[in-house]
Amino acid sequence: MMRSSDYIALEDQFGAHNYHPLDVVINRAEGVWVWDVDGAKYLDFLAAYSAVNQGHCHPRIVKAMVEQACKVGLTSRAFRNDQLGLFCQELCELTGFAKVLPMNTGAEAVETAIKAARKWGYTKKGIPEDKAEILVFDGNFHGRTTTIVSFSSDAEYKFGFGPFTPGFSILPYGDIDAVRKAMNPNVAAILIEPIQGEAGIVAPPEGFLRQLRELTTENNCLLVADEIQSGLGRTGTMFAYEHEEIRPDIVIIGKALSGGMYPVSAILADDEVMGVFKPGEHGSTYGGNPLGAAVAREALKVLVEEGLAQRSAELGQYFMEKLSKFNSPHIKTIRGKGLWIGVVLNKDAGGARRFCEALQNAGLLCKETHEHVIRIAPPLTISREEIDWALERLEEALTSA
Ligand code: IF1
Repeated sequence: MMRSSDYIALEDQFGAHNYHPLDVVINRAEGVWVWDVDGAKYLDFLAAYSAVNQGHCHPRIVKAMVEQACKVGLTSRAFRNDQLGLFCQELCELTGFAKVLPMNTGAEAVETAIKAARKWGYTKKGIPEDKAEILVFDGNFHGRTTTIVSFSSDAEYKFGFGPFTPGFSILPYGDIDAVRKAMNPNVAAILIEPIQGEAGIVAPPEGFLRQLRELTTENNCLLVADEIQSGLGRTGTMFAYEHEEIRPDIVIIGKALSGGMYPVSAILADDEVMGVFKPGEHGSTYGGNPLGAAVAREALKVLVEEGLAQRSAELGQYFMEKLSKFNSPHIKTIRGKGLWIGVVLNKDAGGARRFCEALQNAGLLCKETHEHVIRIAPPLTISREEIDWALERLEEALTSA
């Protein structure tokens, strides 16, 4: 019988080494729990970077997936299918946008938003050919394609992958004066994560998104929100931008759109923006396929019918209150919104990784970000009792040694 170490050895021998995962080999999952091949059980505090907001293998989503898989999986967009229109309609009704453009991965949807913004800039705003500029922010993470890493501020994601795509300016996150200064007639859009995930669950100063909304409206350019990680309930609202009561021109979603079963992403916009795409100008073999559409339809229904955004708000607040009472020499600060919490450690705590390894041994799977932050993002279906169970283990790990 193969054990964890055998699977790890196989992966190391035959798989590219583009990751450094915790050595836990999962072969089963249900709700907030996962099991490794040796039978050990863990509470998942990462939820696949918020792709599994609905919990692992949600029975309703599994059922929708299996049923659709038995009917038709892929038609390509050369033909139509009976799921795509319903998926788009339901997503529009849920979000208040007029149109959906479906893709597969998050990075593809970000690329789609960039193309939409540029084309809008040329055809609607009158920016001279090839001069469109998109303003982005320091510490951003929007994916790993060559264009997207072109405007990363992190060398790790960029180094060795040039030459890079021009047309992006990186500004300090949260600095409205810097944005004002950078504004010029060639700016087609501002692209922002309403809360930065990879950067360590960092929110901009209160009012920043509202100011960006005003500035983009005044200067006739688009506000594009990357809600791939922050959206679909994670921060206690359907979208993180709702905390500032704004409405972006383009919203990018992915991850939990399919509840972790299958990659589905999309951009949302009104007709003025989405209308820039004419037949043949953009697409993808799998984008809008019936299997993905059926899975996403059910994943969205689960989000709404189980009130997961509201749960995230309530349980997030509870979690934060309890965490802030920890008497730990290692904690510098705690930040977050909803069930998306970053525990920022002091520089001399020895890095977040060692705590994640200790928590793994205690049955809690966490992933550090940026060396000193333990990120907490369980499935939004987690119960108060399961949070208490996790808090005990977190307290033990953070107050000993
Ligand atoms: C990996 C990070 C998280 C995202 C936002 C677009 C994408 C992502 C805001 C691209 C993806 C993932 C990718 C995953 C790890 C993870 C991540 F640490 F890398 F930054 F969540 F914090 N916009 N984030 O967070 O979506 O193409 O991956 O579907 O291993 O790269 P994708």
